[in-house]
Amino acid sequence: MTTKNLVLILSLAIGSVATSLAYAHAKVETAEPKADSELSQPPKEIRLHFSDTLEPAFTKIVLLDAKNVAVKLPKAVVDKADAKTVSAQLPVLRAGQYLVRWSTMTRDSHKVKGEYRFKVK
Ligand SMILES: [Cu+2]
Repeated sequence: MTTKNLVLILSLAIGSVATSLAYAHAKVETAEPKADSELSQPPKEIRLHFSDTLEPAFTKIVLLDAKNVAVKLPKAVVDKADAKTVSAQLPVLRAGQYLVRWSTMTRDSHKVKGEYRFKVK
């Protein structure tokens, strides 16, 4: 093998590692209430724990009721002691289906978003 070929193979290998790292975006590791859960008591807050540090200015939680109407929430707060966690306090929720829609930007400056449902019985 020539040196030139070796350099080419190495740079291809490094390139693919870099690409796979770039696609390893932050994700939600734990959520309260849990996705698709059915709760007998209305939850007092939404709390999401991510796999990476969050940028507070870009971190949002929206809660929609079964009619797709946004529930009025105070601004979501990124935990000062644990910047991978964001929470939003909830008013007393009536029985019904809810959709949590979150969006954030993580330390790698990638924007990520997602949504999940839960139900208050
Ligand atoms: Cu990313």
